[in-house]
Amino acid sequence: MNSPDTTVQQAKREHTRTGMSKDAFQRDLLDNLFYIQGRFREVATPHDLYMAAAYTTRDRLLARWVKSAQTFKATHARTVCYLSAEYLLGPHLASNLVNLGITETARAAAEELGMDMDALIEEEEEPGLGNGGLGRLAACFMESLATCQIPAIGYGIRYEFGIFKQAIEDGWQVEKGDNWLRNGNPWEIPRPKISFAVGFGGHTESYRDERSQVRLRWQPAFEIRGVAYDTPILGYGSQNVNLLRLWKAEASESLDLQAFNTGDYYGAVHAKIEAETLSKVLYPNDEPEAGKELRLKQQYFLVSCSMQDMIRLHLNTVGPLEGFADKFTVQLNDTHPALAVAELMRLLLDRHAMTWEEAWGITHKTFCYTNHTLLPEALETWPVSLFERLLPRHLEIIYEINRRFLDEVRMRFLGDEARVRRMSLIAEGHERRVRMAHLAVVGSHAVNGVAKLHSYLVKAMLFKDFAELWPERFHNVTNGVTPRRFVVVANPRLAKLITETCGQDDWIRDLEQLRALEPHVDDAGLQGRWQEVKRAAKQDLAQWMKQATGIELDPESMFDVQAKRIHEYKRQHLKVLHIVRCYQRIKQGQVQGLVPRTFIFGGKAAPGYFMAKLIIKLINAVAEVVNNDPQVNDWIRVAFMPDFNVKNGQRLYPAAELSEQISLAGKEASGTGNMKFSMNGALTIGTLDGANIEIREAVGPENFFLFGLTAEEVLQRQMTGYRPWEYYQNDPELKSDLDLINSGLFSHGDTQLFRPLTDNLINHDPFMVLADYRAYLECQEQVDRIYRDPERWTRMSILNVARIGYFSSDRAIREYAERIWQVGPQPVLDTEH
Ligand code: CR1
Repeated sequence: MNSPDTTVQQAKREHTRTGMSKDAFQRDLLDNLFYIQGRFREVATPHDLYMAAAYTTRDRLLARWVKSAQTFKATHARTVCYLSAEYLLGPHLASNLVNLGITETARAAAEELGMDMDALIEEEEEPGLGNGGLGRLAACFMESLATCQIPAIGYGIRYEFGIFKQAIEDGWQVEKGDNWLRNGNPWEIPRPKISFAVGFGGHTESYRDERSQVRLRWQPAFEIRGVAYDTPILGYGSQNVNLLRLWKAEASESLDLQAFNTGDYYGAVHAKIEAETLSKVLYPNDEPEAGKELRLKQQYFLVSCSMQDMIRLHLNTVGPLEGFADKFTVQLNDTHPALAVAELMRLLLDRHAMTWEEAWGITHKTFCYTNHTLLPEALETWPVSLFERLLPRHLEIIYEINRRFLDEVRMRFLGDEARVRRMSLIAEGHERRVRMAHLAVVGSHAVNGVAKLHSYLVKAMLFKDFAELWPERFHNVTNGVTPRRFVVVANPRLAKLITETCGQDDWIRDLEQLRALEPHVDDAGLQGRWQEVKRAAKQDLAQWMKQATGIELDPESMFDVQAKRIHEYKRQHLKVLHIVRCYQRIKQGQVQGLVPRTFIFGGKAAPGYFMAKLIIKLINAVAEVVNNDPQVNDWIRVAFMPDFNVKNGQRLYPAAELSEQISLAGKEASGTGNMKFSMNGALTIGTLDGANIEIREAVGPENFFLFGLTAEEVLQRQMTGYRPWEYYQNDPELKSDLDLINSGLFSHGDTQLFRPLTDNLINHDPFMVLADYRAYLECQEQVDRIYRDPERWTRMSILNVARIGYFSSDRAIREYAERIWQVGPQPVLDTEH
């Protein structure tokens, strides 16, 4: 991509800045190829070369890592512990090179050896240890914590199989296993000495301690071990390296020994396999709760290893546990790790002999909780009977927390037993269940939503009773994304243009500085180059798409993209209705004002979510007809990008011109793809939902395509009775679009295939697709009108980028640090250089 000359020059500059030279990189790359891979240049596969490049990069960050650990130990730095069941990290190599500041060094070194660095980067398989937004947010936050120099440990699970890989066969989604560790993982360091026993089952018993006090303890029926695997997380423009510590489940040694003594060798092997299933696979459900026993076991496994590790660290560095909440602040990423509240209580009470008051004081000061969704089906609850069986001691503790908590509620709201029932940690019904969200709220001193509207709805609806009791506990921190991965790595051409226009690259660490673009917005030179950058990215995507799917995209057409998990509330089917409308108009010769478009979709459906899978089939069915009809395909084409993940997202964001953020208002907590697209110069068409609202305010309403019902109007309609069939009957175009889908045109004559979808829309339409259809079409006409004026469009695109600085995850992390965690930066000094 770069000419060798500038690469070499840049490499020299990087060398002076970082002390890391091209020659050393080259030498170490060959060394690592030899000593780690046991290969020489001539026989090395591209994957061998990638591994060698990865190890060479890792070598360069180890010094910083160790230095960071030493600094944090010496300064007793207050540390953020991020507890998350998911981390959607994306490939490491390119991003680590950027954060080390040695991208061109590595490129030049590789080039001299006759290797193409971009090809090596392409070799890396990403660790897909998350489902979607929530997991990717955790990854952005880890990177920003290091960039903001805040000491942090991310705790999670080292799933052997991450999110499934998606193939499209005959238009349907087919799930394939993601064996991401198959070829080894050069980024992690196993820590076999850091491991903890995690108990399950059994019973609790009372006993007298040495002071004759009656105490309780848990005698689990069996134990599993969690072993730490550490991945360094680099910051940009700082020497700080934070730790991502993922737990792998193994059979406990005591169990092996028992089996050996009784001569049951196969029994021992079986137990080992059984134990290891615990961290085998990530649950692929995005939002709706899975409700599986193994899932609860995973959650407890994560929480128990992590809390034991924090206590170990505390005892090793600070000493007695009274100051635990001063050393650590623990962020619960949704309710998945909410059991940590009960686990810390258990450890402090049963292992460290604290009184309830002491233990609760610490626990409550330690935890904070982020809510990521309002969808009722996503709110986790677990049957009390399952707790009794798996976690009897935790159930006792939860009952005691609840007893004391409900006393407080009764004191404040005398005689309001309905409120007590609503707020209880235990839902009474034909099956009693533990409400994990209530446990998280009661056990934390701060609770936040992820965008202004969402945080408001959290207070006004979801946790209304709690907000009345503890108004000061509720906060908003609007999400953000890291510009290193989503601009610098994903879109180097745009990064270069921005840097040249602003005259420096400080925007990479301080994204508000993108405002320096604004004075140049009318500069024809900039506009021309801006368009050039977008065109080149569209060509790259077209090339990739052709090779991956066989579909030919026309880079001259508008790239209109919707990429996110497939879900009815996100309304991919609303977009399909728009495509069907375009199709019909073209067929009827009504092409006046129409702009050639390429509709691109990407996203996975939960394997058990029938309707989402049918939506994927519908998209591909419409694509097949549209793309093969010469009368139509000069105007529109449809492409479904298979296996949307972080790596493929990085291909999509730079090429998008229109970003589809069309969820029903009130349903998308924040969205983060909306930020990634806008950061890459796409204009948004969207509803007043999640962070869209704040993006629109930031970039200016005149640079945003708004349509649809507001959250308030949605609520009103739900209350007065929403009747989707009236829209179907009264809007002839809508009727004809739905009828066309049912006609069999897109399904080789099968008139029943899409019935479940269309019937549901006409008769129930829980996400009000039909109510927003007309407004959406009209807004799309406005999009066409403006797109026909490239200068105007480009101007809007530049302004989107210039004003998007607020949505950096650095800003979000600084807000957490100040408002929620009370933690400051702890810079690691660069002593070697
Ligand atoms: C939300 O749906 C938000 C991310 C990150 C998702 C999305 O709107 O951007 O979280 N929620 O905050 C989720 O995955 C389990 O809930």
